Amino acid sequence: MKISHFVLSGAFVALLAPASFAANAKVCFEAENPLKIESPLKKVGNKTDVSGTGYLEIPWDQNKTKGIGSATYKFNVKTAGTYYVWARTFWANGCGNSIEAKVNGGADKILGEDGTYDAWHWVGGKARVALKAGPNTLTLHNRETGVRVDQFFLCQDGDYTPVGTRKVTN
Ligand SMILES: [Ca+2]
Repeated sequence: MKISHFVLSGAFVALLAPASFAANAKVCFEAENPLKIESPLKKVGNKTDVSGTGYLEIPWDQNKTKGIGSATYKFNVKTAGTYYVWARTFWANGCGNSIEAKVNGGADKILGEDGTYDAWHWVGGKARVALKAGPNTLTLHNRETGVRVDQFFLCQDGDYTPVGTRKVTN
């Protein structure tokens, strides 16, 4: 009797498990709305192919200002946990195809280094960061010039890929 009870309990737990593991809390905010911004980073008003009121740009300058300036964002999170970081980006040319973001003062995360130019597309899904319930901070650094960012998106499911523009949660 004891063994069959154990087997049944195990089966019950196995049935419940997929629902709890499928949890995928999502956080999204616009890149053109930083709390603080330093030159050469700038906000660009534009409603073509982007979400919100525009995007954040580090204008192409042959990477003369590389390493200079940042943008800081504050965003709210309901569910604390580990999240994958994504950004909806546009690379102006082959000399700038990455961004660097730091979340809650943690390690710098590099997003991009891909080969999609002249088109809005999502990069990320590899770097993970710890988010807490309540206000969190993301700082975007000038790693390369000639880049644009429309939105930032964070989610808990590593198999999830954002498509198009995302509904903002902040
Ligand atoms: Ca935007």
